[in-house]
Amino acid sequence: MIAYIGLGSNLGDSKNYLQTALSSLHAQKNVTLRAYSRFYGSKPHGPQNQPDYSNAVAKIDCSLSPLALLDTLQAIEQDNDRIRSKQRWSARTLDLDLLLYGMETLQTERLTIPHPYIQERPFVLYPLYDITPNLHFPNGDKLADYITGNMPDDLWILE
Ligand code: ROI
Repeated sequence: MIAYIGLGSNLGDSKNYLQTALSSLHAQKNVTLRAYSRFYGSKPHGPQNQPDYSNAVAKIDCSLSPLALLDTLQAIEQDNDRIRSKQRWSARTLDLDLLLYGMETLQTERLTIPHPYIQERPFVLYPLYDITPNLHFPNGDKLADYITGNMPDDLWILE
């Protein structure tokens, strides 16, 4: 199954955390890394009193169920110094979000697919567009319709 993973970091050496996460994904037995986007810098969405983020999106081919994939992503976060704060939307060394899992939709307490905020988050939409410009969402929307010529001011390409 083709799945898309959102990568985010805003503590420590963020670019390095993203690189390490890509390597860790690639090293999984049941995961093949197919592509990844450029790295972006972004202003924090949600609470503003935290550092800027580095963000990217990876395309993987995997033979894991959505929940097994989520377990894998959370294990990689833990291996990369992620401390789960009680506070929602706080700063983190590494955040791996399961964005899309084929054309499947799922709504459980632990996991919602597609990720509920994709369409509101330029730091997901633009990297996704780097790797799959012709993507359609499960609801039929075209990714390209969310992309404008100019990136928003709160998003930039990291060298
Ligand atoms: N803001 C940005 N720019 N990038 C993120 O990855 C990110 N992740 C989050 C919240 C706190 C919502 N804000 C973010 O979880």
